[in-house]
Amino acid sequence: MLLSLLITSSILGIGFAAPNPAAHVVHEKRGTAANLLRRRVEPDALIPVRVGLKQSNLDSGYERLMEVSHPSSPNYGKHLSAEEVHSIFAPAEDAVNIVKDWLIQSGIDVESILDYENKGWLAVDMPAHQAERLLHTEYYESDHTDGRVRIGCDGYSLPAHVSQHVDFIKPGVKLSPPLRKRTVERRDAFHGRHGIPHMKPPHWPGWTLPPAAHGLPPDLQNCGVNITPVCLQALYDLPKPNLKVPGNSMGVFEDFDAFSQVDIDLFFAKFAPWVPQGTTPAVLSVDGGTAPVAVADARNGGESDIDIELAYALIYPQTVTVYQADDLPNSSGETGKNGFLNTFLDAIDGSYCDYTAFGITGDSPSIDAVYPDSLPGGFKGKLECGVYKLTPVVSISYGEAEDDLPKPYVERQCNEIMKLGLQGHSILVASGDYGVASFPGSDNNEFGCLSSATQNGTIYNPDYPSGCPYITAVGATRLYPDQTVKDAESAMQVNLTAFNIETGSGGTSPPLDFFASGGGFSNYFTPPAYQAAAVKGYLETHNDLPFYIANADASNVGANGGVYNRGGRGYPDVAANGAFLTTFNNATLLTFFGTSLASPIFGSVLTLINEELALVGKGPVGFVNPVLYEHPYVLNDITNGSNPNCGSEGFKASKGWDPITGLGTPNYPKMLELFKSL
Ligand SMILES: *[C@@H]1O[C@H](CO)[C@@H](O)[C@H](O)[C@H]1NC(C)=O
Ligand SMILES: *[C@@H]1O[C@H](CO)[C@@H](O)[C@H](O)[C@H]1NC(C)=O
Ligand SMILES: *[C@@H]1O[C@H](CO)[C@@H](O)[C@H](O)[C@H]1NC(C)=O
Ligand SMILES: *[C@@H]1O[C@H](CO)[C@@H](O)[C@H](O)[C@H]1NC(C)=O
Ligand SMILES: CC(=O)N[C@H]1CO[C@H](CO)[C@@H](O)[C@@H]1O
Repeated sequence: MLLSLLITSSILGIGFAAPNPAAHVVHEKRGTAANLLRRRVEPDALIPVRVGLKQSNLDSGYERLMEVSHPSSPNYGKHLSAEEVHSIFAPAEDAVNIVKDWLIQSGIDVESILDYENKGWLAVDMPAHQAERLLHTEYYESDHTDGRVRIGCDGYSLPAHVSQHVDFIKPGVKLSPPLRKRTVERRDAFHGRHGIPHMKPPHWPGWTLPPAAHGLPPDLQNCGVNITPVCLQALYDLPKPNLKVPGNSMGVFEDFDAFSQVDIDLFFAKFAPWVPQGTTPAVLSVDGGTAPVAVADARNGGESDIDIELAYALIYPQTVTVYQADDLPNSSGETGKNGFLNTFLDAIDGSYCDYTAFGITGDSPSIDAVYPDSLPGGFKGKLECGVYKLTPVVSISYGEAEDDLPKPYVERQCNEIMKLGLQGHSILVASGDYGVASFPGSDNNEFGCLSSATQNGTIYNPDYPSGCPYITAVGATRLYPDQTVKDAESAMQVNLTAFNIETGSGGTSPPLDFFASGGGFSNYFTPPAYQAAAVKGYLETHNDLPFYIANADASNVGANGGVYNRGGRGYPDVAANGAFLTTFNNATLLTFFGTSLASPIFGSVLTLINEELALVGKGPVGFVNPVLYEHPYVLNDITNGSNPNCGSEGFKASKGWDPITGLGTPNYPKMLELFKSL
């Protein structure tokens, strides 16, 4: 008989029949019942029983991260090794023994009990009748449309002293994570990417030099319409880079999109001549990802080009490392998976590959790419686990609507980001480009907004992973054409439809009227303590928008006509320029907008600080949010602009933290001084 561990909602039951003696407690039970054809599993059929052990200390992750990241902690900066982090969260040794003892006392041969490498699981194959007796349940099987047989039960019981150490047992009642969307949206080349190239000559007709620009050096006169590395250095008071400390390469995550050496060389020659021709990042291929590509290749969409160009321009002679994730069938969206980041996290932390948290173990096959990939051109190797070291700083200019991923999936992944923070890594993400909405078209809405029974496309659609409280979400800012680097920046918002019309270069993919710094409030996470006061301060003075308070499973989004979750984690945390970057893509001069620019810029700033810290014998800055919320004066507060969309005015930038530009843009000398003093 062919049995599969994949259990889907195709088998649902009606409460369970076996007796439940007093010594046992119900460990899991199906909530909903459905009338589907079902057969008892043959008593002698071998069932692969997997016992997922409860990880210890999951709920203490936040405190532990604050212990090493909060400036007032005596252990600030004392980051942990991967092994230390692993052992904190691994199941307690006695949990393993208690569950093993129970199995042995139930008549299972000790030799047949296998311990997974990371101690998260015990595995034992046993006949159905034995499993049913052990778990006080009945196993059913059902045929699935793909020809495979799935087995499961309606509920099962465990002795109380065992139950407390068990997360869940497979096969059991666990279904694949509930996808809230009926059909998984295809992730094409641009879906999931923050930043779209927009063509425009550097000086459009009708633009005249602002009066204040006349007194500036020539290379700073055009910054209001043409941001360059020199403009960024002036805006944020960045040093001319000259350090290269071993181990401080800056990481950028790329998926599908790949850079072209021709393009980055053209950029260096024209806008960052201190970076020698031929300078190229180290490329680490994750599960078959490849880079670079030829200049005219369809995968050279601009995202990788700009990430690498900005980072190298700001940190050279320090180097850049590209984590190029996923083989083509998957990264192109061909396999219809909308999973994000898990395969990358597997590659940099082997223990994550089969780590259990929030009821999920390992990648989610219904959501994540599966390797080996049998599709033509697919990666034929095994899923890569722990094959690379993560750089101290990594910038991710990708994301998707939080709503498109199940909450437990997002929680498990966010928890991993917490563990990387414990080890001293800074994980940065672009906060999105459509203001309070997600990508145009997502969630079946032209503008990328959410709907409810009573609201049609008027509910704000928060971004993931920006909503994870352990990541640093970076929003975008801009100068206006009549301004110079001496002026305060505003939140990045621009009507790109009008912009294209003005230059006659034609539209890209509408609607682009509401291109603006992504920001808002997560429906899955509440504000972490480090930002609670900042968020409260903002909300106290901003009462104009209707809101709701999301419940535990975020099933009431849009309740009471509300458009945002007033009880959510606010994002972004910080900001940097994300407008008018002129660069080459497919060897053509284009102008780019988006938080895709802001995240590598902020990551470069942290990398420069890490270099200076290394020189004085200090470790990397690690997870920076607690320090920055405690000392917001090291950032330039952005107080002008807003991010309207979804049929309302969005949020307004204002004094202090706001959900468009966070705490603001870098003031490098102040940041450096602060981090040196900690
Ligand atoms: C790159 O430019 C060449 C020449 O203009 C053009 O033929 C090709 O289609 C372009 N590639 C892409 C992906 O747009
Ligand atoms: C929601 O609004 C769109 C236009 O923005 C319209 O096409 C659609 O039919 C509306 N849906 C419902 C259920 O009213
Ligand atoms: C954006 O610009 C276009 C073209 O000028 C215009 O039709 C549209 O109304 C503008 N959108 C907004 C929201 O102002
Ligand atoms: C403030 O932002 C608005 C757009 O919201 C823009 O038109 C204006 O020029 C900005 N003012 C300053 C001083 O930056
Ligand atoms: C966009 C892209 O490169 N898609 C490729 C995905 O993989 C299939 C088969 O492996 C190719 O035919 C597609 O061209």
